[in-house]
Amino acid sequence: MKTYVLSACLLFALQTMNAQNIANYDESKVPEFDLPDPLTTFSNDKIRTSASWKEQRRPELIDFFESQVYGKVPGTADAIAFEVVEESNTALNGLARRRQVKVTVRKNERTLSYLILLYLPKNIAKAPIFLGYNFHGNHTVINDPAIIISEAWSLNNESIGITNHMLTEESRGMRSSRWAVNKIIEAGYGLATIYYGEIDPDKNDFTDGLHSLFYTGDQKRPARDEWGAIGAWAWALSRAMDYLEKSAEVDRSKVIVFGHSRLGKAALWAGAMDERFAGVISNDSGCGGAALSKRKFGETVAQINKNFPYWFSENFKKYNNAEEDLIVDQHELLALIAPRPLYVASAKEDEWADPRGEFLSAYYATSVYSLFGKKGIPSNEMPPVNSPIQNTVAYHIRTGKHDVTEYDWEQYIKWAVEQFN
Ligand code: GTR
Repeated sequence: MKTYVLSACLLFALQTMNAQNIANYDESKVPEFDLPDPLTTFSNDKIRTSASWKEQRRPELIDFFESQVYGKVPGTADAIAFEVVEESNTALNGLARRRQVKVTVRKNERTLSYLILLYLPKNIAKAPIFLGYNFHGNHTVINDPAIIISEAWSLNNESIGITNHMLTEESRGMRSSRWAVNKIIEAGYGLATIYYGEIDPDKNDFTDGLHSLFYTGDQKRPARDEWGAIGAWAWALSRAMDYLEKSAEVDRSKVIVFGHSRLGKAALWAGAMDERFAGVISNDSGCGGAALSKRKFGETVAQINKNFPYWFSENFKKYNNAEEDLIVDQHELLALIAPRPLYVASAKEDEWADPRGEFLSAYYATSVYSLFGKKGIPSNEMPPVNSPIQNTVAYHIRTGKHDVTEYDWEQYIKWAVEQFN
């Protein structure tokens, strides 16, 4: 079994490396393209006010991203239940309160449960919070023996040889470099995190996870215009928000959804759809996240759909090597977050995610923020590395590779405090 897992991982890594090697990283080879204007409707009307943005343009953009990119959610849950399964008022050396909350989604007599791990600053009655998925289990975010280790992925998927090797005791705190929990708490913020594998295991299989609850008859996979994995991850963030907005310990008007990479794509989509999220942070989200698809720099639509055929709707595959046919681009996903604060961050060595494409996307979303009298990215010239621009729309490119670092969190915290306090 172990050898199988290893070789599957190796094969996957080699495929991705191969795709990364043939990708375009030459700015002079970026094709000329027409970028759709966020303030012109599909039927060519000009949007001049925030009211017509909200009534006319925003809905048609949402429709397009839903049916052609991430896929629609096929209905609503029959019931959602929340249960605090563990709590402590003396976590993190007495600085924080810890809550572990089980969310149970019920649909068509089937259920799926996942855990939200919450740390809240002890000295604040109702804390603003960052909410974001983790890749390897809640217990990897910080070394805290009370964190419940997920069983979801390994339980469901042993049969096909994919296990998440970090769902172990030894892995406690193994990803703490990506989560500045103490800094967040010191700043008076809370952190809510969820292991994304509990929602939909990250593999090309639609028989399990959240999707399967919504099937009718002998359905085995979503319809062409229905949700992929990113859609499912995004939807479950909103269900976490259902809990957070009811919690007496959370400032529901200050929940900032955060995500790295594929989970950054999910955070952006969740933030675009669900206006209860007060702000959104995209860390190295790349293709299908913050980066403009039409630049075809680094990862392209065809490559992402080939390597991860289950992340987006089936319809999105129409745009493989046909980005020019897309009547939207990702700057319009960012614009859907307006007028709420948005932070897009890149890493210098993360060319696969196209830092320049992520920056330009934030720049081109700015016209919509201006409509609301909010300040976005003022110039199309990229700032130097490690020199954040922090307006309602914020951007930085830091030194280093595809990752979430202490530096990233320091910027997010500083910006959040400025935007929300
Ligand atoms: C890569 C993928 C990216 C990004 C990344 C990640 O392999 O091509 O789009 O999502 O994974 O999630 O770390």
